[in-house]
Amino acid sequence: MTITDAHAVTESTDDPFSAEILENPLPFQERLREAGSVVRLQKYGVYAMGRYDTVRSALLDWQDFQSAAGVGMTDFTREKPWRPPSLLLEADPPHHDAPREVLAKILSPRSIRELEPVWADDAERLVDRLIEGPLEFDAVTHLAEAFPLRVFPDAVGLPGSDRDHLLPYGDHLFNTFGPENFLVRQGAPRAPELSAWVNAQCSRESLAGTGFGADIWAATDRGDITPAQAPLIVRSLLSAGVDTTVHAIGALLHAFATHPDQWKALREDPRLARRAFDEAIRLESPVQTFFRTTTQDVTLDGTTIPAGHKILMFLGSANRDPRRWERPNAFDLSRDPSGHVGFGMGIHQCVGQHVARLEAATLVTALARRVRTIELSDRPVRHLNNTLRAWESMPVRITLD
Ligand code: HEM
Ligand code: OVM
Repeated sequence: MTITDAHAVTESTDDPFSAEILENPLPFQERLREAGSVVRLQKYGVYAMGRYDTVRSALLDWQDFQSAAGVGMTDFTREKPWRPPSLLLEADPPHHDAPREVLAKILSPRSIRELEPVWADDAERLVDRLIEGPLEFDAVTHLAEAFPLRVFPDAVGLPGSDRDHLLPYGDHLFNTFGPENFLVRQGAPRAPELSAWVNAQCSRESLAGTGFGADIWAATDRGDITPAQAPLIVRSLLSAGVDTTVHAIGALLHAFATHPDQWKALREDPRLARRAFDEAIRLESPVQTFFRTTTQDVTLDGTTIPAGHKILMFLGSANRDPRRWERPNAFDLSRDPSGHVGFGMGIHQCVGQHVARLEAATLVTALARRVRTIELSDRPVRHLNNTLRAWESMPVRITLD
């Protein structure tokens, strides 16, 4: 990174959306944190934050750092978004309030408690079936993708077919939060078809009579939200609920496969499953970045971000900031990872986080019951995405008790 300080703002020539930095963002993120609280990315004319304190404060300050202009690089006040904006992610108060309240209730720890035995059972059956086959397999397809794609669409109430559209839809969506680069161009041809399919799943008639989808529609009967809002809120589940958990579980499995002592610790105390999941989220931050837009001039540590500018917040960098975390690069089940910003912070903090934790905990608990060791059998391969930190493949070898 070339750093110039002529205009009192540190400038960087790095492109965080280049294949090279997406492949391994850690060296760039360290440069970013060291360069200052706020840095301007020359290539895009946007600002960036990589330190824990700054990222956290900006996430909490929705008044100065709005979401309604989009949480990607596109400024919705100047350019038309590629799909109608999310009523949650891409909204500010007061519009954000009602959809958020409805979804928070539907996805609350209390409401999803009844899913626990169902998902625990699904996880047992998936693991049972898996270990009947070869003990060397791809952990991405057979675990990280297989489990969420089985349980989550069921919980929403999607009919059985075409569920494999969910992953490429989410992959493209998360790419579109970045610039229009090679990844967006790669996904663009299929986007209309995938988008039409997802939108079709959101109507009341397409959804099962029970599940998160039906619960959202039931909120229209009570007048908590309007019938026009319901399909877009269902769309939020289908947009945010699949790729995220797939890559989070991928991160967790990778962490265990490369830290056999931590796998042993988990097996000795399965109550560590949720902490392990959050530690993996902290370490790998499957959602790496989101943008905000300034609503007025904001001065931070002597740098003024003018009103109406985009700020790229590096959740992944904040989650490894040595100013906040001891041994930030270690996967360590003896630490308390709470306070990480992998689910965001403040009014937009992930409304699906309890669902994500339940998925991961039921899967990892089922694995821990049967699997003595898990290790990489070959080099894992990254899947590049403008927003997500992901694995394309992760060959593993397991042994059983
Ligand atoms: C919001 C990450 C799983 C639905 C967020 C945000 C992050 C995030 C960082 C904050 C966005 C912002 O501040 O602009 C993750 C990760 C997940 C995950 C890492 C998996 C480990 C899920 C699941 C669902 C979901 C399973 C659905 C069931 C949402 C929605 C929002 C959101 C609807 C927008 C909330 C709002 O703006 O009020 N998520 N998420 N997420 N997430 Fe998640
Ligand atoms: C939404 C949405 C889409 C992508 C991500 C997300 C991480 C939310 O449509 O509401 O949160």
